[in-house]
Amino acid sequence: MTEFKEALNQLKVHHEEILSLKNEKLPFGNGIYNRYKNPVVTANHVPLTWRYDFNKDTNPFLLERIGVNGTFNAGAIKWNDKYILLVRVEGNDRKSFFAIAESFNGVDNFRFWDEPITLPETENPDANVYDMRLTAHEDGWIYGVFCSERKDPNAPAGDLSSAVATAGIVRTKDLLTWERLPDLKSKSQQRNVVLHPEFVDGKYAFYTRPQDGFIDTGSGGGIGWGLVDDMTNAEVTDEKIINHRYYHTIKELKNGEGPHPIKTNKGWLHLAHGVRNCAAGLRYVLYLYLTDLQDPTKLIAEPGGYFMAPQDEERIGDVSNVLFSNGWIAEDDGRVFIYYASSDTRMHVATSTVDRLLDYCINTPADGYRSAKSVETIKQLVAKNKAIMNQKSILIEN
Ligand code: M1P
Repeated sequence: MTEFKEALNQLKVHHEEILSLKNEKLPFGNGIYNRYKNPVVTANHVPLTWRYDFNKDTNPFLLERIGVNGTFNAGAIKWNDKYILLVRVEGNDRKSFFAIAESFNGVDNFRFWDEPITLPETENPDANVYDMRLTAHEDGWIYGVFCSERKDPNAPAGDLSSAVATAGIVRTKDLLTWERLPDLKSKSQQRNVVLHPEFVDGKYAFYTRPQDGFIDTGSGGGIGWGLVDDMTNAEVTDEKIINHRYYHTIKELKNGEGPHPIKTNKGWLHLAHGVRNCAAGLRYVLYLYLTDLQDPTKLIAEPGGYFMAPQDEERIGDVSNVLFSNGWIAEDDGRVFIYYASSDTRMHVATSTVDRLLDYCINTPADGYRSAKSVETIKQLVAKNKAIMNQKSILIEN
């Protein structure tokens, strides 16, 4: 075998080892969910054919020609019995694009489809596209709502950073061909826009995240909600904040809806991210909340604090100290696969059940907004436990 052929062979063997690595559920969770040992999709999972030129004449040193910086913030859907992740792949050139990776069991062996998705553009081409949320809507289409970023046309000369974020919309019936619809129109910039899976009052409903600027949510207030008549000309004219930000909480600075909520018998179960600022920079964590089945804008329960926060190696990456989720899959048997990205670098999975998540949501104490309230809540739990322990010792003595 020639040196080139041998090197290519080794590359392929190593890649297959990465793809076929078995994952393990980690024991000793908190009862609410279990993490898994390995990330489920990393830059190393990206097909070699996207990165290497296999031709000896044009690539005699077998160099990687197109580098991948990260694979993260994936939308998720169960499709033809497979767990599908619609991954945000970011190249070394900082451009993100979408690509589908699928697995039979949802926890390992994710393999990318042959080619990345060709996303149709509007008349005003996107500079960057990312963080697609997938919604199989009751109208029969699968919609993908994502962030479309373009250079701010009003930026002063020399300002090469100012950008404008809007919600791009595509739809498909087969995950292969995508129809681009006009971007969502609204009063402000938008990121983290998500389509609700059902009609509400005969209209399409969007979770929004109004923001003052590209990064700054400022007066945005939190996660919004708006109704739209027509997806082929979607315009949110009236936005109501349904999940607010608060001082000295995990979502003091900003928050955003994750994937679309799961319909349960106790309400719509939501996964979102909350952001606070600290000396180390922005810290992104995940939290849950529950809204009313009949009126999805009405908050029923919201546990205080975070549901998941970056831990161990999750804390380090391209943008460190970030957990972000825009994809989860609820199975008919009640299991939930929560797909989350760490530090804008890689994808992970955690598993739970609808029953456990509802119990967590409904029975975890709400944020009291003051240290004294937190102590009071702990003391109430201690008193309850002491009563139980006393009862038990009485029973044993008798
Ligand atoms: O870098 C962390 C996240 O920052 C943005 O989220 P948000 O709009 O809530 O601040 C997004 O760019 C997201 O992709 C990224 O993971």
